[in-house]
Amino acid sequence: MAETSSSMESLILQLHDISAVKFGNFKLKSGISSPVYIDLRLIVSYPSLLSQISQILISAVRSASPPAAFDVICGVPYTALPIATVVSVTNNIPMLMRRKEVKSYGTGKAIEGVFQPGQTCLIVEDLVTSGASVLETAAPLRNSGLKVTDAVVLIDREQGGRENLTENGIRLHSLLKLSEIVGVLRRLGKVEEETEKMVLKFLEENKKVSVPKVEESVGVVKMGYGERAKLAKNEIGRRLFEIMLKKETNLCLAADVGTAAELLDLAEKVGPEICLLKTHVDIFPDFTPDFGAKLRSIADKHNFLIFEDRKFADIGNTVTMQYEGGVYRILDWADIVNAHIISGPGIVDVCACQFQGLPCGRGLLLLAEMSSAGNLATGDYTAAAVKIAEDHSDFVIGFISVNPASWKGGPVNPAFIHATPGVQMVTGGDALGQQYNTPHSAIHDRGSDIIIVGRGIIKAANPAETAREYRLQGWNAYLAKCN
Ligand code: S5P
Repeated sequence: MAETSSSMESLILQLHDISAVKFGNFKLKSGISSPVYIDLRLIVSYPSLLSQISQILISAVRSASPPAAFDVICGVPYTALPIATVVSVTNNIPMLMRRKEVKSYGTGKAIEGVFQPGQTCLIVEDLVTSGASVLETAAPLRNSGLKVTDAVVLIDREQGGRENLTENGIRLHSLLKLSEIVGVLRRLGKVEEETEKMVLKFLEENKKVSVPKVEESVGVVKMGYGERAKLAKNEIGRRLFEIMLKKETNLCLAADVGTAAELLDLAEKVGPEICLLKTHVDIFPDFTPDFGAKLRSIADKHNFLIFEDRKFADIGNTVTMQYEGGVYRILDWADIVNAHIISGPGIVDVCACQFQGLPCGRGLLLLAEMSSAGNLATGDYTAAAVKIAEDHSDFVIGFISVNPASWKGGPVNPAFIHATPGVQMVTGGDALGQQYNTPHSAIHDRGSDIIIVGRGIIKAANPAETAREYRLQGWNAYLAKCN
């Protein structure tokens, strides 16, 4: 480890003196017990320390190799807000503020302050553990058209944050590592040897709490989409692989907007970025019989396929009527539909029979796993979906899945496509049980092929630009996986 400079030693001592670094037994937010706790909220009561920290942070990013280039800064709420403010005021750098809760009235903005799309924003944070809070601030900044390439923090707890941020295109500059702080305090006689040992052991055991290990992903298919297109038995499956390769995209847009008119408008804008557009056609109050033809012409223009997320789950006779009839006539316009296997393998035969004779072909995805908390599609249920798919590979093109690399029975069949919902730039969830993984985690670590993104894109200020970002992250994760 590089030697700690005397100014950093003095900073560590001051943090210890004001009890911003405490030793004992603390329960962390994640539920685990930690022998060390850092509370940097206290520094607002020590203006000269706050000013000193702000100055050290800005010097660190300026002297990095290469130096971080940025136009504006943004502190992660709340602890880093005063730090960012002091950096801004003393260095005359404009600041932005990220709202933790976006208001439904007034401007409803997620980012406050003046900026131009395309400008670069440096994120300022007090402490990084997994990197999740930096990513939570990066996401709305990026959604607003800003670039985020660097983040500076005072303390790195060395628990996966650096790796997690790198995966998301953010270089981390940290002033102090937790192990270094403990080492200095031990050397200066402020902590016992026993305490130092406990902290180092804790850090060793909790090094990568939130970063999934690649070596666990034994079932990841590394073969490229081009090779896999040749293995696909179903024409639509093959076409989907080919589109992904040609457009360099594994992004499926979940276009869960309020009206059919909005969907068509969005499809036109986001079309160049996606391989697949997923609909829930029964949510539209303005559905008309020409919807399918209109969407088809946009799909042809931008070369993507249409996936109606109907999740068939009934007996064959009912599914037959739901697929080809009713108001929506799904069979006429959706290239792909999906089905639960709860009613048994017959559902696949039913769907397959109906498309026979159609010149354009149709394909089916089986729900092998789900993204919602507490869902029952696990273990033997997932294995049953795989078996049904193998037995019907002429019509089944793949799965809705979350973690195919971990499935029982070894590597997944590369002829099948794995499409994963519950994807956003940061891990987390919504109030109704949805659970999110990052594009990198879904594609690279969990072995999926397609990321299905809904609100991460449709709620963004600029959906086309945000879709592009998801496309690049998904594609880079695919390239990293193949290599
Ligand atoms: O397990 C699932 C399966 C699906 S198809 N979990 C899901 O979330 N989906 C769908 O993916 C869901 O119906 C929605 O259209 C989309 C996720 O949307 P988001 O806004 O949470 O990204």
